[in-house]
Amino acid sequence: MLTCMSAKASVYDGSRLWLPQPVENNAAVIKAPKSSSATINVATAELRSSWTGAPVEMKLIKDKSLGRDGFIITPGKDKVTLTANSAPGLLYGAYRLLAMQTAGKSLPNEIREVPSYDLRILNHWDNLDRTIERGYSGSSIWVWDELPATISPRYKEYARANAAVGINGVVLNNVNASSSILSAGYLHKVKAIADIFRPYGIKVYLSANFAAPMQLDSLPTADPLDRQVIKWWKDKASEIYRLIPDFGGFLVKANSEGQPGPCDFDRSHAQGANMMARALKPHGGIVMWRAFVYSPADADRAKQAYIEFQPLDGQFDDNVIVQIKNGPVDFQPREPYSPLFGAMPSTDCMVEFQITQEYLGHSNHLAYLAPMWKEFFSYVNPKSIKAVAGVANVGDDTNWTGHPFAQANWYAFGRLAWNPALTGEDIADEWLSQTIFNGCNVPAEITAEVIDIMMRSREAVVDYMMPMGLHHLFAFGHHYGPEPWCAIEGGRPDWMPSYYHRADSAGIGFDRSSKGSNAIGQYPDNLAKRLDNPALCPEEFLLWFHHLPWEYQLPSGDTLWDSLCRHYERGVVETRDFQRRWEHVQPYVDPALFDDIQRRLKTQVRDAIWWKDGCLLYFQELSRLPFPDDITPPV
Ligand code: GCW
Repeated sequence: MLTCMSAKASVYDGSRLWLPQPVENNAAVIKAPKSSSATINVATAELRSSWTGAPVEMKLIKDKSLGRDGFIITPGKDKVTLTANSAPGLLYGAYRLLAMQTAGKSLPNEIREVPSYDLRILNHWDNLDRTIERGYSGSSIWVWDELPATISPRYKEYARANAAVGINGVVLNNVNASSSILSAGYLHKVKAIADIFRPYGIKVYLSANFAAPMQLDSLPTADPLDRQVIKWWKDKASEIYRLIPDFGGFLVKANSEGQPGPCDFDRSHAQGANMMARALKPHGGIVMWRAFVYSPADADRAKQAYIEFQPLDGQFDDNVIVQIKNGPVDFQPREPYSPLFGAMPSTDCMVEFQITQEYLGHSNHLAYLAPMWKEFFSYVNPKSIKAVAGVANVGDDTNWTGHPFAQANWYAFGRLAWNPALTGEDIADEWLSQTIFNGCNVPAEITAEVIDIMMRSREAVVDYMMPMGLHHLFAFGHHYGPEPWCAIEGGRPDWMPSYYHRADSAGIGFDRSSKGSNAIGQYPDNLAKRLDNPALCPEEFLLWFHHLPWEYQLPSGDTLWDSLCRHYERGVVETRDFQRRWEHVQPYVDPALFDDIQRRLKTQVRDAIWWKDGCLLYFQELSRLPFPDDITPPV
């Protein structure tokens, strides 16, 4: 049997991501439309370099149903026709052809794809000094000091990788934004990046600091109703668009975690967002205004975004999109969906997912996130939102993302932003065939085994970190290990795990029911009713919404305490199982890659035990109950 290691393509090069491999002396016949463009040239070049099938003819057509970026692929007798309304549509079609070729899939009679969202955006939390907030894969890929004179070859590779999965927008800098990014010097650097991205159909956006007029030009105020402030943003927008005619717009974190915002001047989020949106409007730009707000004074942090934003429904201009994290607290391994979705029918809303694993074991743990994002879409109708954003996990590590499997999350984000109906399994399969199994003759059962590991991985993390609706048991600051006992005197209560787990001798969980904080009341009635009743509330959200006695009887017959212990145990067992099953893959992958993943899985097992032992020993001090016999007692 031809195994990976005997195939030429088998040497794993993590820097290549899922990009098509060039074929030496390739003889592909590719016909491009007459009205050529830089984007069509890219599509042609990609196919010429890697396509080994029948001649491809690309055509620009006018078909409203394809939207801006859709395409049709029709294999004929002696050629494949690729049609689209736009050059980016052709580029996406070209990448789809190449992905199918790599996966060894034959073309069906017709492939017709129209992305579900026009805006599919990565958010970089990259600082101008090249550190990355919550980044675990090296330094920022943007080398600001060298720009615009020196252009790292990685900018283009990054743009290709994004275009290949349909991502068409990039916010370059951290939402905790330095105003300097809007200074003339930096804007020239941004322009250089935008010029590289343009042929790949990718627009550049910037995170803007609301106080930039004060910080950059010493204006006395940043009040959004002040005439000077309004003029400042208008002038800034014109300056940007002179350099970058297709600039996408601003992402704004305002009045959140110490960032300035309109509320500092007794103005609303809508007034702040609209002022900036009006500056961008004549140029076609948008504002993505984040709804991630909370304060130490809140009785229940999970309620805050809804309380502040829901009453503003209908007040935002049409080029503002309110960007809402998938859950109401903060990218926890599991959260119910944020009740703001569906609660602002007259406002464009978009979801913000986190691709970087701030709360999922950083770049040490294998946690495939497609199932988490699919879970969100099982509650929130994909059609009810306008766009999708993901906080990037990209850095300057050789393989871009640290953990080789973390690449799959970047890939899956792009694919789900294109089509949220794709399954996690199919996306994993696609990714594997183009990356770690590329060029290898891997038996179907091995591929199935790895897909299975990926599909179970996020649930395993939930189990060993914080099952049954527990959340934010993380160590202070770095958010890596467990610290449910953490209590810093004088510290913000909403930054302490005890705020979230509320464990005491009587029981555990945050009472958000109608008798408690009534966060449940922010959800639609039929769902709220179900969540409000602990017997009907899905077990995975039980302690998110209820404070229950340790010996509470679950519908399964188990007590809450026993079940909690078994979840932690299951997380450890699953993780050990991943490590054991990964051994089966050894003959089919590059030895260096095998070792790298094996090493990380060992770390993950160690951490899973640490989480289980730490949390259970701590909770046992409060529950005073014995561990069930069928778990390995924590030490
Ligand atoms: O999850 C928290 C992170 C912060 C982050 C913030 C946000 C960019 O711990 O690092 O800041 O969310 O989303 O604004």
